[in-house]
Amino acid sequence: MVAVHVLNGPNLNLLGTREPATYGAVTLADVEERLKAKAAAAGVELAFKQTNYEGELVTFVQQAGLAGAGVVINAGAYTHTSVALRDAIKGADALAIELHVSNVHAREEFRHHSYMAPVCVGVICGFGAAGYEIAFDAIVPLLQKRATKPAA
Ligand code: CA2
Repeated sequence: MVAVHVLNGPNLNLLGTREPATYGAVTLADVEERLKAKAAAAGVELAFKQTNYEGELVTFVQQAGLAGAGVVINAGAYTHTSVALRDAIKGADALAIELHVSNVHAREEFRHHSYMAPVCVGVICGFGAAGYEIAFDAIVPLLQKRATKPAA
């Protein structure tokens, strides 16, 4: 069975409770419920996690990648600072999509750079909380394709 791990970094536990003009009114618990329903309908195993600690996020990425699960990662501010996260995605050979609720390119300059983007299959940003569902829909066929590919 294909598995997707949705990993959330620092401050995303506040989603939907503060700064609604930037991040909207949907909470992380709402997002998890929506994805659980989509995963059940698609027959996909889902893990949904949040941490405020960089090292724990690195561990989550390693666990997902080494288990062959796809990764949807909103690393929050660590996106713009963490070489360790990039190394974890690459080192665990994780098929990963980088996700942001806000359009980081329409915001401050320091949010325009991502250490992770070059080691991800793609980046989704600016679609609000719906971006999580867009990322889920994008990653499942990639994982299914990889699962049916004969070994080289
Ligand atoms: O747009 C995104 O999803 C971000 O990853 C959110 C991060 C930010 O550092 C990134 O540049 C873009 C911030 C985490 C969310 O922080 C919140 C703070 C208050 C209320 C809601 C969320």
